[in-house]
Parts: sequence; C-alpha cells; structure tokens
Amino acid sequence: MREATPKTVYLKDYTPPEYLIGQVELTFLLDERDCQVTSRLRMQKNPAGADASAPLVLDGENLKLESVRLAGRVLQEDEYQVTPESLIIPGAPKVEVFLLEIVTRIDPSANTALEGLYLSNDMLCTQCEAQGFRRITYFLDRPDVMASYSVTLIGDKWRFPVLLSNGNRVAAGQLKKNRHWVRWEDPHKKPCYLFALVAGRLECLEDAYTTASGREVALQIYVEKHDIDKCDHAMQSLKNAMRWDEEAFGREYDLDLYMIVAVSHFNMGAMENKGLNVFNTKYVLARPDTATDADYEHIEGVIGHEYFHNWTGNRITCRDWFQLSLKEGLTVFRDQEFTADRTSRGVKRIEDVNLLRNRQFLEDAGPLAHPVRPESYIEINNFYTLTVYEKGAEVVRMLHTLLGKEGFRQGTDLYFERHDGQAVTCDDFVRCMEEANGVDLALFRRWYSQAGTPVLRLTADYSAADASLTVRVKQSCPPTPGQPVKEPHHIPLALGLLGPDGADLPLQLEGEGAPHAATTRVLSVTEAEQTFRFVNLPAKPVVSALRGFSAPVRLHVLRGYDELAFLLRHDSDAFNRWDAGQVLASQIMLNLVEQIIEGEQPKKADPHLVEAYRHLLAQPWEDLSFLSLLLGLPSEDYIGSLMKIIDPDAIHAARQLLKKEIATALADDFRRLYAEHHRDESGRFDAQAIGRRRLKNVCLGYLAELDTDDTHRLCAEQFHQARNMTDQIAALGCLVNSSAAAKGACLAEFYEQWREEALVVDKWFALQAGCHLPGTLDVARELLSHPAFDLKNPNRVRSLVGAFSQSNPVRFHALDGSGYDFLAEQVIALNALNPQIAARLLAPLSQWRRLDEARQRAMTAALKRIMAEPGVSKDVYEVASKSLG
Ligand code: B3K
Ligand code: ZN
Repeated sequence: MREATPKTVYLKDYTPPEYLIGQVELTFLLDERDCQVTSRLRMQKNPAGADASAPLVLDGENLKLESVRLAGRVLQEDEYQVTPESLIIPGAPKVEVFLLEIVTRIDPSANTALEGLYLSNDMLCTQCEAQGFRRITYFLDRPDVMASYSVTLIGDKWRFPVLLSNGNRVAAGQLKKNRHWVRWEDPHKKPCYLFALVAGRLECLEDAYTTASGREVALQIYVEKHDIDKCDHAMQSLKNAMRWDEEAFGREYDLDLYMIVAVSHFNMGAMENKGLNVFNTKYVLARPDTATDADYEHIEGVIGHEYFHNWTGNRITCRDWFQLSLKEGLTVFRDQEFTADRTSRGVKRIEDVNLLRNRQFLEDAGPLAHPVRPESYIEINNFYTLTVYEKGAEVVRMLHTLLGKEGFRQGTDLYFERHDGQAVTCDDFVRCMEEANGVDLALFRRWYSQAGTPVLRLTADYSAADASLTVRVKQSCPPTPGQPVKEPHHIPLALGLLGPDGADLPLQLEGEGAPHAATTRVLSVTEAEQTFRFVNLPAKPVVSALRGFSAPVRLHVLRGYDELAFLLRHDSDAFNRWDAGQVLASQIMLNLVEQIIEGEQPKKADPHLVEAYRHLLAQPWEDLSFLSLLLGLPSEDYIGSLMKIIDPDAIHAARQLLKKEIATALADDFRRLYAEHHRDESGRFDAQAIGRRRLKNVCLGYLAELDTDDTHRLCAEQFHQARNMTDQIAALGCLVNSSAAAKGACLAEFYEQWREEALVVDKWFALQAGCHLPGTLDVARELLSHPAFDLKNPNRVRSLVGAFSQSNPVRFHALDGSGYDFLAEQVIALNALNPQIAARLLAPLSQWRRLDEARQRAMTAALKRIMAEPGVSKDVYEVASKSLG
C-alpha cells in the first residue's frame, strides 16, 4: 500500500504560471548510463501570475542535481530546496529577466518507464508528453510555458553517429576522444512536452516534398539498419498527409525538415514532437510479407495523425492537460477524415464506430468514466483515453455535422488565425466555431463537461389519414462518477426515410413548403423530449435514424427482424445498412444467450440473419471491404455491453453457435467466393486487392468454423502458400482456433520464419493469447517464459497480456478467477517497471460490476491485491482505487 494518498489535480484550480521561460539552451553530454544535462533558461516573473511573491518552483523527478547558477552566481545549498518532485528557489528575481543555469545527471539505461530520456535497443530517445521533460531537467513542465530551444548534443561518434533534435540543424563539429557535436535550433516556440532528442546508429530513408506555396521540405525516416527496407509505405503516407492537410484544411508545413524515428520500446503509438516525431516501430515498418493490410492502413493513419498535430497541437497547443482533447479529439477527427478520403468513407466510419461502441462505451459506463474534458486527475497519463481521443473526435465530428463542411472550415480557419502560437482551451475552439458561423453553441458545450453515453429512444407513428409520420425522440444520460444528474445534450440526429421499395423518400417537415433538398437531414435534438412531424408520405416509411452515426449515443428503436433485414438490404446510408445487420445479429444472439442461461441447449438460431447474408452473398459488389464488414458479427464485448449482467460463457457459446450455423448454411457461397477472390496479389495495396483479401479471409474464417479435415487443409494451404502477411496470419489464426492437428507445427514454423522480425513475433504471441479454446491461459503462462517475451517491451506485453485480457473475454473471465490472477500478477510486475503500461493493462478489471457475483468477488480480489502492493505507482493506484469505487 502507498504511504500517502497521491494528490488530485483539479481543472478549477488552474492558475497561470508564476514564471515564464523565453529561451532554453540545452547541452547533453550523451551516455547510456550517465548523461549530463546543462540547461540555461532565460526567465522572468510572469506579470499575469497570481502571486507577486511566489518562489520559483521547477518540476523535476529522478534527477541528480549537480549545480544551480542564478544570474551568473553559483547558489549555495541554503539558497534552494530540492524535494522529490521539485527544485524551489525563493530568491529568484521578481522583476528583471534573469539567466538560470542548472546541471543535472540522469541514467537512461535505468529508465524502464520510457518517459524522459531512455534507451531502446542501443538508441537514446525521449518521450516527454505529458510530463516526461521533468525527468530530463528541472523545468516549468506545463504546456502553457512556451519557449524557443537551442539544443547541443555531444556524443561518441561510433555509438551515436546520428544526433537529432527539434527544428533545424544549424551547426556541427568534431571533438577530441572520438566525439562529435550537433546543434539544433527550433524557430517555433513550444511547450517542453514537444521536446525530443534521438541519438544512435541509425539508417535513414530520405525524400522531399514541395509545399503548395513552393517550399522544399526534406523528409527523413530513421530506423535501425535491418529495418531500412520497411520504410517506403511510411514515407508515402507522410507525403499523402502533407498534401491532404493543404487541401482539406489549408495547412502547410512550417520547417525545412521533417523527421520520423522508429523505436522498438514505446508506450503509445507515436509522438508529435516538433519536426522530430518519435514512433513505435509498429506504426512505421511495413513490407507486404511482414505487415497486414490493416497494419498498412494504421500506419498511414498514425503518420497522418502525428503530422496533423503540427497545427492542431504544436502551433496551437493546450493551456493545461485537462484540455487534452482540444488537440487529440480534433487530430483524431482529422486523421479519420484523411483515411476516409484515401480509402472508403463508409468502411472507415464503420471501423471507427466499432471501436467507439466496443471500447469507449464501456469506459463511459464504468467507474473510470470522465468527461471529454476531465475535471480532475491523479496521473495525467491515465487520461489518454478512448473518451478523450475517440469520443473527443465524435464531438468535433458533430460540430462538422451541425455547421456543415464550409461552416466547419470557416471555424478552423478562424481558430488557426486567432490562436496560432498560443496555448488555449476547448472553449476557445468552440468559440471560433460559434463566431465564424454566427451560432450559439452553449448547449453543445455540455459534450465537453458531461460524462456518460446518452441514450436516445425513438418511436415513429404513421398516420395514413393525413399521410404523416410523427417521430418522437427522448434522450437521457445515465449517472457517472461525480455526475448523478445530466442536462440534455445537443444531438445532431441525421435521418432518412425509406419507402416500401427501399428507396429514399423526400423529407418535408410540417410547416415547410417543399421537401428538403437532400434525402438525409440533420435534426437538432436539444431537449429531453422532442417531436418531428414529416408530411406528404403516401405510404408508411421505415425510419433510418442516426445515419453515419451522427452522434455518440446509444440508439433504441423498436424494430422487428423483418424491418432490420429490410434496412440491411436497402439503406442508402452505408453505416446504417451495416448497423441494421449488427442489431439483427445482436438480437438473435441475445435470444440465444437467454436460452443458454435458462439451461436450454439451443440448436438453431433464428433464420433471419442467415437469409439476409445469403441475399448479400448473391449480389454483385464493388466494395468488397464493405461486404466483409456486413458479414461480421458483433463482438462478444459488444453483446456483453447490451446485457445487465454479462455472462461471458453464454455469450461465447451463442456467438460460436451462430457463426457455425452461418458457415454450415452458406458453405457453398463461402467456397465460391473464396475461390473467386483467392489469388496472389502480394504487394498490391489498391482498394480492390485489399477488398479481395479481406472478403476471402472472412469466407475462410466462416469455413474454418466447420472444423473439418477439409477446412483444416484449406487453411494450412493458404498458410503455407501465402506471400503476404494478411493471408498468412489470417490462415494461422483459423488454425490456432481449430482442432487441426497441424496447428502446433504451423505455429512453430511461423516463429522460425519470423523470429528476427519483432513486430511479426508480436503477432505470434497475440494469436496464441487470443485463442478462444480451453487451455489458452496455460499457453499464455508458458509464453511468459519464452525467450522472446520481455516485460520491458510494451509491444510484447500488449501482444501477450493485453491480447489475453482484452481480446479473449471467454478465457479472461474464467469462472475460477484464474484469468484475473494472471492479469494481476503481470500488473504487479509491471508496476515497478512501467507504471503507465501497468495502469492501462489493468483497466479490464474495472468492469467488475457488470459481471455475476462469483466473478465480481474474484475481480475485486485481484484489484485489492494490486492495491496492496508496496510501492504501488500513482498510475496504478488511480485506476485500481477508482475501479473499486
Ligand atoms: N500525443 C501523443 C501521446 C502521448 C502519450 C503520453 N502518455 C500521441 C498522439 O496522440 O499523437
Ligand atoms: Zn494525438
């Protein structure tokens, strides 16, 4: 147990900084174990500070302080105070500008938390967001302190031939004892969380980009030597992103150089440091034989995301960390739009909503729920959440929906013009949207302050007598921690009406002279209950509501199987078409779940889904990726989220039964489509080839459910013949989850083939940990002692422990609690090494209230065991204590 309860930080306590830093000069004497950092800060008291007599308090953690010099004079030890988290200088000048020089030493090799300066393989690199800079030197480590930086890196020429930092490389030279130095200057003022340095033996892929206004930008991707053949896709993605931001948002890049470095040890996906992005290798490296189509798409998305931060995050940053969604929600929205424009808009929307509903909705319904703009935190790293990122992006998307494309662009233009170079708030962003469009978004702002997923209930009554349809909408929002009562949200409800032939009908509201120009219109729902009356409808229409998932809400519309099948067949809105299939499948599965819970052994599911799929498979299709999604069943987690008390065993059994039934009934169709689309197009990444692979592998997935010698052969054949990772891993996944005798041999073969490719080895771990068959926990435990397992590498931890606890509900929730024990043990081991990753891994245990009593006991016991650990980090403490409630 911790000795003291860690401190909570509140948004309401925000005050401007007491001191400002104008210029920063940093000199690093680089060494893996003993790195000396000299920091020269030009500072002054902030006239806007709240306390004229406040001492200078600099943040710092895990630093060895060597000396402090103020205005040229070395301070004596009684002139400053050092605490575990700060350096306090009471005598700092109150009026004039002064120079503060601090020398500290750090040990990057001991830094397993991967925050601050650390060692990844043999490379030195940094991660400063949110509060890692204070592990490099004493500083005002907060985003509203923006300074210009000059950085000199000094290191051994052999160990660190490449020396990188933010901005432009302005000077370099040789030193004695085989050392050299490089100086970097960043002309743009920035908060310290955007500082970066990288030093190591790296190879570089170079290219160039000419901006819309004709400036030349050098592009460089740095990787370890053996990875240089896997950078082409990342480079192309970067150029695509740069062009897209010019076209879609009118934003150009602002330095002469853009660098990306890929590192193997990284807590998150990537980091947008000014001019020097540091990336998890997972989001850079790709070759057709090592990366799947999904990997390729994610790489382009993340490269885009970090690039887009240059304007939404770097040029305009956050005033404080409560405003994190200002940059993250907006930038996720931007990367979603980028991918939508580059691939298929409908498919991208479905994938994004799937993530939101499967994961963010759970967060919003549990003890860790928080608003998009949180009001308090213990550890800010715990708030890089699906709510801040994905729901935050939905909030931005709703503004886009309400204001229209043009209005939204006027809002962002004003935002960039007004706030360039500033550290601002979510409210500043909304104000730009309001002012550019002459609208009042007072109610809309509740999306930033209220947690929880609103529920929208919709009923529609048709009157043949006056050819009208009355649509009634009721909204509510469940209580969340600290917010027992909610005000209504401003919900953009995009809606269409389908006629009996499935075609869209003209939309005319009562009182309007003519129908609306478009067949989808956005209704503004702002009250707890509202009614909309559509007229001129000679026959009863079917309502297609929340088209494109126009708001992050749970929609309830009472519909029969026939109406859902009708929408799945006809809706012109890609998202709603898919969603009708999801609702149909969910209802059928929930029915099976109920029967199983009541002790009946259902043999058959309702035939509506099979028939709907049969119809889909008989159609000609342009977008095969879309068809693949239409054929996908809702996840076990999603079905669980629809139940009062989750029964993981019954859900799994029901889903398996339905899958097998579909496979049996439609085996001929799946075989035919498989044969039609199975061809070698390795290395082709156009929409058609990707669509064919996707559909072919969905067919293979269903066929594998039959679990016969014949299907085992088919999978093994694909596995052995595949020349691209999409096909190889899909086939291996089928084998691992089957009874095929060959699966052990195939797994071993795969490992031998790819043992040198860390990212592929991650897939090998994840596949085994995600296997839904009994015995998986034993396999996972054994894999902990596999020579390739490494608790210090977050990707590896996620691929084993994360895959087991987050993608394998039936084994994780084993009734005897063994899955929870496994997770608790790993969280405890990680707590000492990497608290950020430990806290993230532990989140599934927060869902304990949704399960039955026996599981509740086991889950809370696991949480208590974690809390009782001596030395529990504040990251883990916050998640575990809030989970227990
Ligand atoms: N801004 C970084 C996240 C840093 C996480 C710190 N715990 C990645 C991104 O969202 O682009
Ligand atoms: Zn981001």
